[in-house]
Amino acid sequence: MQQLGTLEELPLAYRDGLTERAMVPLWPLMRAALPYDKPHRACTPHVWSWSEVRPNLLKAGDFTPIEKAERRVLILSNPGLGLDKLRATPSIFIGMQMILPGEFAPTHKHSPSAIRMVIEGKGGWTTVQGERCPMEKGDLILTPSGLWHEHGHDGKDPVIWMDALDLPAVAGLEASYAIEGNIQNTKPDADSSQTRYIRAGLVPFASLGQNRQRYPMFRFPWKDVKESLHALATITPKNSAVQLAYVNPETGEECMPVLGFSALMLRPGETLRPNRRSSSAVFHVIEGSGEANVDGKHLRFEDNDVVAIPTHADIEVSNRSTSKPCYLFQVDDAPMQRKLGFFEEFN
Ligand code: 1HN
Repeated sequence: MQQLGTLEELPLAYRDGLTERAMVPLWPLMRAALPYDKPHRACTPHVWSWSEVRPNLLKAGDFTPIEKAERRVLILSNPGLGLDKLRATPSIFIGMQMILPGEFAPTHKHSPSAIRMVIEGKGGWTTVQGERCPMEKGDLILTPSGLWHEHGHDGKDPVIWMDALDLPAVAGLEASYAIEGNIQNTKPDADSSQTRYIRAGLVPFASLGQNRQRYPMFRFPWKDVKESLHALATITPKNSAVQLAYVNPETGEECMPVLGFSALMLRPGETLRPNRRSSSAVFHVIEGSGEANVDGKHLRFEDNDVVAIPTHADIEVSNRSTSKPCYLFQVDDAPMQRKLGFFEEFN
């Protein structure tokens, strides 16, 4: 391996001159910018346990009314990256949000794209671009870049969900901003998952024509995903992944441009050893418990926990229950990596 020149080898006056003129020599930094064989990863495998998240969200409800928060969110910040970086992984923002009965989280739209994965509580709703989406446990709701959204709660107990945003990428481009809006006029219809896209393989005839929507379906109900996982399981060999990707029902493509979403069922006693991938990921435990080994770090997870997986990680994940399935919701940055041309999966 070639030994590259260091900063210290350069005359001080030359270095100072470069600094004054806002210039930096690359060669002392070359291996930091382009390490050989595997990227440098500051992100660490990490579990945020629900037993610690939930009571702290409830306390936030006591301390901070929604009017003082706009969104009452605790950010899950990867300790390896630094808590001030607001990243669960280098590309994925994860927040845990709580809304209390009668509260309203006001209308806005912004350049980052977001999703919600509903964890707890009944009676919550999100309106996306005029479409009212009920929030039930395990439902995935998209709020793509630039679309108006607001949240409300007509039920009795706190409603809690996980937010995932592509904020790190958008903020890294210095392109993150929001616009405040007025409360939306809501269409009277049920959301598209209950009207237009009931079954895979069937789309409204008119959608084949000119009026294609970029985001035809905002809500993916958990009851449909769970049923589909069980059907897929019947033809999937033991220790192979029973995994479904959330896609645009009209194009079959990833449903959002930067982050990808999928649901994974670990059958009782099952262990998976997925290929190492160049993407980073976050797992949310929809139901069940298990353990993972991520780059040699042993992690246990329970219902509603959130797990951060660095890029290029070696992973093994197991359902330790011998009677109950474990359902995981995965967020990853593979869509962005594919678009940028460097996504890899290593056999
Ligand atoms: C946001 O707008 C929401 O709309 C949630 O519920 C989390 C985190 C960072 C920036 C904007 C929401 C967010 C967010």
